[in-house]
Amino acid sequence: MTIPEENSRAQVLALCGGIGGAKLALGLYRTLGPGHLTVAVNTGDDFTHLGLHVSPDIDTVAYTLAGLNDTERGWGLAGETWHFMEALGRLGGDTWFQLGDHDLATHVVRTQRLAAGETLSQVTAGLATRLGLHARLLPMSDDPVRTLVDTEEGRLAFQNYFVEHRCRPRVTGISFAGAETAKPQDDVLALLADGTLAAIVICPSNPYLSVDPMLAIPGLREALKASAAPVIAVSPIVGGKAVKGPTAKIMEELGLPVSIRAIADHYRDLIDGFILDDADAADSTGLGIPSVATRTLMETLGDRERLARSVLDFAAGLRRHR
Ligand code: FO1
Repeated sequence: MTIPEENSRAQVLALCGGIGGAKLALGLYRTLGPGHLTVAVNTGDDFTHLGLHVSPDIDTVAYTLAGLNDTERGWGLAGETWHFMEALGRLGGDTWFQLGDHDLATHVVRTQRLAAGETLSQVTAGLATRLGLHARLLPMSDDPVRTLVDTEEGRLAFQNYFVEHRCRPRVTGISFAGAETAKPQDDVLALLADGTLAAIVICPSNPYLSVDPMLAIPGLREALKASAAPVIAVSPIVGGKAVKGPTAKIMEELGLPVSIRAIADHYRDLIDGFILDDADAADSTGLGIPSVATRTLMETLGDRERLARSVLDFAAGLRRHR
């Protein structure tokens, strides 16, 4: 889908976690052009570290869309230096979570502005403007929601599970502290109710760790369902494996089959269409949801753009048949 010329206000909303989701967000941004993409980002991974408010997924998406991200690591800034961490280590400070010298500035500014009374939405919009983005970047909520991972070694805050313990402990459950009293971000709700919304894309982020925190916020799931725009999910499972990160490991530990069917089931009540990888095409018969098989691996910029075009074309077709 290219945005129809007569509808210069048409918008696409992407729901996104960190690294994997940000790749598709970049493809959508480049395909749609300036002014047409809004990304609602998971903030369940946010935490206060060394006195600083860190919003890893917001920063990953912002740096990726701005072309400033480190493509090897997937998080943080390209060309980063680590003098602060080295000095911190010499003083016996906490070094399990790496904050690069340049990235540090983002956390300092965010922390300062939040302390001065700005909302996370305002701070994030400021970051997007400073990075020269022509996409709207919205936190899923301005209220704190924190992902907690129950493991056989006890309950861990998300970053302790993910970074400090390298996703090693066996997961027994996942919860989202604060979600029950959090409100969806205002502009996300407004966009979902807006007739200019052409598609809602659930990026191939971890459904359990990165998308569920959003769906746990009262009202957001309902607003997604009520939106006139088709909701398309892109599978994070390719050939029965996760492309990156702990998605497959967590599915096994939670007793789920590592399959596109389990992902489709997870989103079943919410989505109008499902995109899966060619490698899983044989498993897609009888899925019960309109689906398209394509290459979903996003190794190159061309891959990101091609997948974005497939998603948008699929959405346009579904819209015509609604
Ligand atoms: N991930 C790591 O594996 N190790 C780190 O030390 C680390 C630091 C870090 C700093 C800033 C930031 O924005 C992200 C960072 N990440 C790090 C990534 C982050 O933990 C994950 O990408 C997400 O929270 C999961 O989506």
